[in-house]
Amino acid sequence: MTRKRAGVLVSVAVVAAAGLGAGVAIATTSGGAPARTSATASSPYGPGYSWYHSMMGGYLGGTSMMGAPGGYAWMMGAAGYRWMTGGTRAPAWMRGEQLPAAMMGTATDPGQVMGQLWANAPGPQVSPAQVTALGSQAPAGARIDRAANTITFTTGSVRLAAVASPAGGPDETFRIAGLVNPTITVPAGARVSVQVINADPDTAHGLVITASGGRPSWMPMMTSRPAFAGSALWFLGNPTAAGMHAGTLTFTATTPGTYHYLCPVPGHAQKGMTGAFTVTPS
Ligand SMILES: [Cu+2]
Repeated sequence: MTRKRAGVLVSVAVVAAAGLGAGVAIATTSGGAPARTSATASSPYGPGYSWYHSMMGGYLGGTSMMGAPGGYAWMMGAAGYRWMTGGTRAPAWMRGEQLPAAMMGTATDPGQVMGQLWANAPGPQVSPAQVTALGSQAPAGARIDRAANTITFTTGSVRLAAVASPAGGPDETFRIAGLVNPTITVPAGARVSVQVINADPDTAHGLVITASGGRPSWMPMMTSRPAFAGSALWFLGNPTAAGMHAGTLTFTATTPGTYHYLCPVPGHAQKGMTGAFTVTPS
């Protein structure tokens, strides 16, 4: 990888992390990021976009980006921002559109590429020891049936931690309260908070609660959307020596029904990163 290209990759990684909406803070990367201006609220796409635009301009020498490797000038603008970070929809690379060749190199797995790109992204991180504790802790107010692999809440406040592909467990699964891909049941109207942690050393993971059922497709986000406003955290980068990336999604389980949580990174739900999420009439 050339030095120039590496700089671009780090830029994009930090930018997209800022757009995740999961409490990600902006921090200087080890890649020598230029000074950034404060985000403003004047952008039609929110403060994250303003920051994205100014940061990309600082990296790539002005606003024309005519010299951007691979001709990815569009990534400078709002279209690129939405493409990379998703917002209310899944990022385009989760919906079957190819990542730019400049990012993919010789790789073929977009989750692995994104995990590496996002490894140095800013945002909350937790230590491996903390992750071990979070992955096994019993949530307050929940009844856990280990034989049935279920976690049942009857309270209006639901707080969970979901660890993606932790060491010592089956690969490409979620560990929640010491269980693997448990069925989670909450009452309608519950306010749900899920802290998601990527414990996998070599790929990005996220968590989305959707209304889709059955066997997931390779790219589940082509056909499914978050079931509730806010029930998506699209992806987190690979762990580093600084810790494991963590993000929290929060939503209200408004409508009774049978839903699923899954990892939206292409291929992961099909490999086993999915479980049932049931909302019962309250
Ligand atoms: Cu995953």
